[in-house]
Amino acid sequence: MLSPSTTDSTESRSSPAKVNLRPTLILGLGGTGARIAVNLKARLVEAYGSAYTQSIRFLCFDTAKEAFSAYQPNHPERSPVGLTPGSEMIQISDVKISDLMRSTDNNPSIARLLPTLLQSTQIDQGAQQIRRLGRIALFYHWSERIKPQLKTALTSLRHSGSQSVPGLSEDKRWSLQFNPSSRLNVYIVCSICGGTGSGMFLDMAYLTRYMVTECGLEGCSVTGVLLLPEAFANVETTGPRLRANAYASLLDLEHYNRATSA
Ligand SMILES: Nc1nc2c(ncn2[C@@H]2O[C@H](COP(=O)(O)OP(=O)(O)OP(=O)(O)O)[C@@H](O)[C@H]2O)c(=O)[nH]1
Ligand SMILES: [Mg+2]
Repeated sequence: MLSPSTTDSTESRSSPAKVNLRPTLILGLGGTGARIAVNLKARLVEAYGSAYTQSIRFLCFDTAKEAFSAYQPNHPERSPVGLTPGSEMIQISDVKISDLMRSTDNNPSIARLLPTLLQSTQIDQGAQQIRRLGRIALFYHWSERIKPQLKTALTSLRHSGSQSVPGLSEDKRWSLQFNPSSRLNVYIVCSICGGTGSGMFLDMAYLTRYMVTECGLEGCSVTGVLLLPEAFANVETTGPRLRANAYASLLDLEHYNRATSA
């Protein structure tokens, strides 16, 4: 996403290198997605203040009710940076599984996702490493909580203006050059070892492309940044399920990659 421009040969040694930025949406899914997003946000706030918001948006969804924050790496004395609830951090918990199981006729699209052996009464403490629960949470909250936020974020990026913003750090190494006319970048960031990110990431990729078209944007390139079990080496007790989820996620990804590239 951030890379120094190589085209500006007139720069002196002391002037900042220009970084051309496409409008970019960071979609963080599950706990890991939100944690990575807030750490990146803290770095951007430290380097560019709020100016980066013209071209970069964060939007995170999690089934667990958890707040995420991060310190600016070079200024830990400053207040930690958080994700704004309701616009950057959206809870998709409160899925009443037992109600859904009782009235499958009212939700046929979700009903076919419900495994018969599912015991959970409600999704509010995360998807508990059950991928199906993450996927159900996505469809359960799509119309009310996910689609509107996705639309707002994408639309705001469509209107981001062209501007050059200098860096705030002492060395002022980079300045940002926003380029509103270029295609949108979307990064889907999550672990594929749990239930939430792992259960949602593929559908989110398709739904984001669909929403980009709906919002009248030119197009987008979607990149997945997916964390594997090795990132959770300290989670010993839950190890086998982490590996099973990651394997299943990669199988799904491979399946749809083949289907769309055939
Ligand atoms: N026991 C334990 N498990 C962890 C820890 N950190 C991560 N995990 C597990 O590793 C998996 C991946 O982490 P997350 O990114 O939170 O997963 P998620 O996408 O939010 O999915 P769920 O947490 O299952 O809803 C999750 O299933 C977590 O339960 C930890 O410190 N201790
Ligand atoms: Mg989690």
